[in-house]
Amino acid sequence: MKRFKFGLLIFIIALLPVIQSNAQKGGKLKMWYDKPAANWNEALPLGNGRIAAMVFGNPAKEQLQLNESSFWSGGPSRNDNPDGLIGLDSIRYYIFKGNYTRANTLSNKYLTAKQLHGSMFQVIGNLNLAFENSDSYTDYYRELDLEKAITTTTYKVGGVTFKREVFASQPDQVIVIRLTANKPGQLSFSASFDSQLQKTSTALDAHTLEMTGLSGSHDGVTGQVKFDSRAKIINTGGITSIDSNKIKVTNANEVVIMISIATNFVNYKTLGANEVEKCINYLSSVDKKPYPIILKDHILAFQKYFKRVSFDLGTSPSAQATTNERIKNFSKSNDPELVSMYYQFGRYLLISSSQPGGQAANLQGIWNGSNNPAWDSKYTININTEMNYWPAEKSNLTEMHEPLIQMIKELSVSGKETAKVMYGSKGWVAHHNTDIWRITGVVDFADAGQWPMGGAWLSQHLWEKYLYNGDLKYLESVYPVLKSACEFYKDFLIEEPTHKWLVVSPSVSPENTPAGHRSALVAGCTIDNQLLFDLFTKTIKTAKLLKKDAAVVTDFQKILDRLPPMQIGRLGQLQEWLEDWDNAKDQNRHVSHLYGLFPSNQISPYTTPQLFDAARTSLNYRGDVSTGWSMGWKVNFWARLLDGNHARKLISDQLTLVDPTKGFGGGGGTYPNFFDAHPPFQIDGNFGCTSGITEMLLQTHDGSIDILPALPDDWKKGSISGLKTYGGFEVSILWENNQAQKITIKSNLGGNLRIRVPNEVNLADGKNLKKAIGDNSNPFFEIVKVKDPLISAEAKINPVILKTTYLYDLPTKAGNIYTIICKK
Ligand code: FUC
Repeated sequence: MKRFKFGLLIFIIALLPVIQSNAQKGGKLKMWYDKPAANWNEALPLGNGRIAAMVFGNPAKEQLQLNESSFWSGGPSRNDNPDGLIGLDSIRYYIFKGNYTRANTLSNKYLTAKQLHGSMFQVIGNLNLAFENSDSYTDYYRELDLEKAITTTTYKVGGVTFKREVFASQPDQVIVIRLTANKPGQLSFSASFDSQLQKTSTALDAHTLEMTGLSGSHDGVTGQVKFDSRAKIINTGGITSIDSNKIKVTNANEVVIMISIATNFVNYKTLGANEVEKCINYLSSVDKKPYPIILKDHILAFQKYFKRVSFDLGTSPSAQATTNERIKNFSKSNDPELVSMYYQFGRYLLISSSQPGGQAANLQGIWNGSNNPAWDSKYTININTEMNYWPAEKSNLTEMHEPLIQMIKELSVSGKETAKVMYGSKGWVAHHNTDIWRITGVVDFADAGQWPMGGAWLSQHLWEKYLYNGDLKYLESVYPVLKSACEFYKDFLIEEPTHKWLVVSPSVSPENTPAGHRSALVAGCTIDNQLLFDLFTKTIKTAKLLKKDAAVVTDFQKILDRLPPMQIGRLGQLQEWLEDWDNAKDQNRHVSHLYGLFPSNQISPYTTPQLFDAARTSLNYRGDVSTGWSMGWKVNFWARLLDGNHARKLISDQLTLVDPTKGFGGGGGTYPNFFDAHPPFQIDGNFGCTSGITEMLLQTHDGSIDILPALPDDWKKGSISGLKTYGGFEVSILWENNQAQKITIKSNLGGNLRIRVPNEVNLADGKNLKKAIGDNSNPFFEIVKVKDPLISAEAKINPVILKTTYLYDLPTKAGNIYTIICKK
């Protein structure tokens, strides 16, 4: 008997996982810390697109703060002001008369929503693990492995090394925690759920916790989203027991906990799914699956997306420091390796917060720790939601774009009612915010909310996706949404008195008020005109490609022809409004009139140099340091302005460590957990910067594929692979001494590859590669032709001085890979 017990002990020890020593701290794709998270902005995010956790990694008291993407306050709802048509004509009258204040008063009365300003994304709660005798620990280490999407915490207590691994599995739809120690029988803790919105929290048996709850009521809409969450505790060795609403685990060798969460959400119009059944089903399909297989499946599913792009800016001397230290020292140190990790963190976040079939990433992606979050953590569609998806196609995450495309389709349904009720117009409209219920009315107040262009901006994503995938079937599926968006403006646009242009009124240049005005309300601001130029141009192109609606095309073309041109004002700036009201001291975080520069491609150094210079002048006036997302946008702007050093400066501004306990106010930057700080946390800045870094290395919007268009001087050597471009090309670049060395391009759709390179190519090496002549025959690279700008007599326009580049053409076949070697 004795011998048997000894044998068993040896057997158990052999099975115990090898606990890594702390020798391997961090790495190219590992964020790491030497202390537990003291607050939410230090905790580490995990997510599978539907459920998510912030992991704190405290040895004595582990906390997983949990979210589920459909858990929002309220329930299916609308917020159209039914009095819109009473006030619309007078509001327009006062705007053209210059009485903006009166227009504002009326707009708030007749157009702004009467009660509902959008629902809030809310918190499921926490899973808490309280460990015995763990307050004094040594050798603490915590990391987020971006390549595997796993957090790991290790520490020592009384000579025993403990390890916790957590991940959110997409294939198995559960969050998995695995606790181990390097000696048997060491794991003793109690597990419990808690939440502010809970209804019940119980231990169903000695292995299963359950918590149920209901979302909050907000702006007069009763909370109707029900959730069920369960934690299944599977121990090896030791015992488990019920202790009131907790489960106690005593002397286990290893414990795996699986967390399942489900809600009664069906879609934006319907609740009524059985959340309990769904929650149980997720658990029962995984709880017999061996941990190594769950882990393997998780890593495979995650890496299918993540590994498509690799990015190397070399190894930094400071790479040994904790991630928070590196952020703190970034502006003073030479740490390009941190930039490549931050870039990949953006891709990690998109994969983790936006999966096909799920909800689009909201203002905080899918991570929110407050039941009353800033801006409700909803969708701000006058920049922020669009910014979330800027990296999607170019950084080879096209599937992650799908939830946004679905949201736009749904908004086109709810927005049709809004167009009719509020404005008596056909088609669909959305203003500057929406939520999971797809509200499309005016929220907050006129100066921010009276922007009937949210749908027009979102619709650009429908066409943009096509430019990457070339899939006409897909284009056909979104054409009705594009056409209906145009139909709205066809009814809604009015003629302005001076030039007889067609303009949007009432509107605002997002969240900016012209100097001296007491209201932001205006007619015909630049971003609106640019958005309509794109919307109508792209819809016409779509109709032609699909060979549909010839009469509609003629109609839409007439509107396009009557839109205002861009204007260059007295300061040499791109005018933000129809009138030259820009103020050189205006440092508003929004830079809406530069939509034409990025994300759109209406402004080009090659075809519209005057506008290019005016955009640069505007951006210089706006300044660099701002809120997090604004700096993210500016990285893209400076990349499009072909100024890599300035783009790099903005990255440095963005990678400024922000006090994690700090809420609103002050300059933006980055929290210790790499989350973007508006402040507070907003995820758009992360995504915006990831997009901007891509734009520094590769652009695709100006008639060719541009290699290293805005490479900063101090990124001398590096490589990036797997980026996507218009026309379905997949591009990898290797550079040295700030010069391209080798470019590898996979052609997925065939067609002419026109490539712009900063240094010459060895033509002899490249079969069929020739100096480019004439227009690019590849239709995905058609150059945009905007109207000539109107230029103020006082404007001083500087010449655009461009670095020499070399333009080549190469006919390609779908499926083939081409390698281009550059001259040194
Ligand atoms: C817009 C911005 C704010 C913030 C909010 C969510 O209103 O002006 O800065 O990002 O969206």
